[in-house]
Amino acid sequence: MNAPLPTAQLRQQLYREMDPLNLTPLWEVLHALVPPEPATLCVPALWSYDAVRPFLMRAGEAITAEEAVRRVLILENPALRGQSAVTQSLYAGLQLILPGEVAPSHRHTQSALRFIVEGSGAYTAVDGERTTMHPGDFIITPSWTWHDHGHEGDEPVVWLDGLDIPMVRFFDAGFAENNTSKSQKVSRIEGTSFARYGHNMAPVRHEARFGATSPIFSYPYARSREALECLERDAPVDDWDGVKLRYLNPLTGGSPMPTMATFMQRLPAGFDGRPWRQTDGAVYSVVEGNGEAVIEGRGNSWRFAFGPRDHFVIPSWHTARFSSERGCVLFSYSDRPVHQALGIHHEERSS
Ligand code: GTQ
Repeated sequence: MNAPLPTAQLRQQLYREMDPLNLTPLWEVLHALVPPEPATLCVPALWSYDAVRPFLMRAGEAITAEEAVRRVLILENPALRGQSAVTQSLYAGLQLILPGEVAPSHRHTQSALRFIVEGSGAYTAVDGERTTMHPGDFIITPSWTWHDHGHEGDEPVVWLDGLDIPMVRFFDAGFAENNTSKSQKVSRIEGTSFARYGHNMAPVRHEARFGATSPIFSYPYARSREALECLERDAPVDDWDGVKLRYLNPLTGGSPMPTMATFMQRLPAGFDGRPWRQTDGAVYSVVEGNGEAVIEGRGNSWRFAFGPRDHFVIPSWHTARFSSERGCVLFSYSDRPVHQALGIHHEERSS
């Protein structure tokens, strides 16, 4: 009789011999699979606009919008290089369009948001309606709607693209199609969607043409800024968020897109915020003013001094706090609606 194998050897032999059958033992990975708390690979990162802008302009010389289809520099999380992802679930990029250019019409199941960073006069067309871009506007491209971008103005226009590309890739649910015409035909005058849905009113009879997505294509900055200013003046300021509003789908009261929530917040002058953390990783675009974000997670800490047009990402379950000496305005987006739909959203506010 052979002596029984020592345990370690017994296990190694088991693993080795079942490996060709694509079998692997749970007990070796259980702790990492079901961690005691979120342990994201993502790291916080800041893209200073001063550093990024020259490369965007060089991209403008290196390729046309038409040839590129979308002339975008992707903001990649430093810990996820090569994956076109700013968090595990979200994509971020800065898109440039120059006067006279057209980014040709296509559609895809991925939802997109545009947050205008620099310049005016470009438009995005969705479903036959054009929307002119101004800095600070938040514009939506609903899933599976034809969209093209164009520019009849006279200065470079840059916007932040926020898409759910990694999420749709995770579900292997992506479809895309090119249009036969470069620019889709205009079939509705500009402002129609806003007139129908943008005034706390809605048509008496309407169909939800964009499914779970807001029928408002553009949420103009003038309106969001006015709301924040009024609240900063006349309402209590939150110790963690300053004055923060979420954008709405007026037909549901939920987020403007099923996969992404969007926010605009103002930190008043002298704001010294308390720390919080939440499971939805978020991407920020600085609209106005300066401030500082201190972020801690997984044993490291980061301190980002930010100014207008800078972008940064706060990953899941990283503790963050904001401060601003002279006040600032921040736009942000995250995958919160999905966390909420799954019942796994967690948030913690510390004193
Ligand atoms: O404008 O349609 O940044 O399809 C990435 C993929 C922008 C767009 C991106 C896209 C678009």
